[in-house]
Amino acid sequence: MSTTLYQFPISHYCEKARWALDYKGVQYQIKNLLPGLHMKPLKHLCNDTTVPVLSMGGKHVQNSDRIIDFLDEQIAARPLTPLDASMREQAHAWEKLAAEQIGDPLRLYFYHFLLEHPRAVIDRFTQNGPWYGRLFYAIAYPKVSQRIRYGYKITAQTAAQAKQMVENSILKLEQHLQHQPFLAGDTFSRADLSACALLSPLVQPLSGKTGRTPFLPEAIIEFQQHYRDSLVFDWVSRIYKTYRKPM
Ligand SMILES: N[C@@H](CCC(=O)N[C@@H](CS)C(=O)NCC(=O)O)C(=O)O
Repeated sequence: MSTTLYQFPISHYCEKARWALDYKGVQYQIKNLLPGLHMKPLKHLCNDTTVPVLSMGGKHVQNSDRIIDFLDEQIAARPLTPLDASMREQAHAWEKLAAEQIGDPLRLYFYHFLLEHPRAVIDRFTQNGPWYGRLFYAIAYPKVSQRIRYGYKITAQTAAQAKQMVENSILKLEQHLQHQPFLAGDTFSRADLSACALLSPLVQPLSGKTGRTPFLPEAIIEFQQHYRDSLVFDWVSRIYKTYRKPM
């Protein structure tokens, strides 16, 4: 039975799921959906409208955390969830922090600036997607952009708060990583995978590999530059280099 990941190429939560699938050595197809037209196809599979959704063995699993749970249940090799109960608790706590205090606010901050650059957004939204993607956004971009601002409550004020939240999290990570190379225990786990995947839009650890440097607004470049030589950026790049290899 075929395995399919329904996703947005731009989404760092989808990057988290892709990484988990690659790490586990799963062969899968990618189905890229267009933000704004994604609700209907997803409603056929699941209750909610968020990606990533993994279809595997006749099951549809929504949410990157649950996808990792599911993969660990199906495939015992290369566990991402620590077996030790206390380490498992720590890994889940880091994963939650990564989502709430990095993934969500970083997305809000990025969109606040990026949505002002339709071409850059449309390039990302239509990447390897349906043929009619550009046609759709030629008409619908203003509405889709407005919906994203409204849905994620994006204003200048919330963007400033979001940036502060990401900066606080980078500090928390730095304090922890000064003493140990991984977030939970002495081996790579879903905690490291989550934090690194959700920081990847800022760190861009794969940009050297692909040779592509997609357009970024000045405010985001400044944010990146500020942390370029930081321990956390270095750590994300190192974890990507060591553990983000397709099997
Ligand atoms: N907690 C979810 C978050 C996923 C999420 O927020 N996905 C966004 C893209 S980054 C999405 O699908 N948004 C469209 C929608 O909510 O309809 C996870 O870890 O998978």
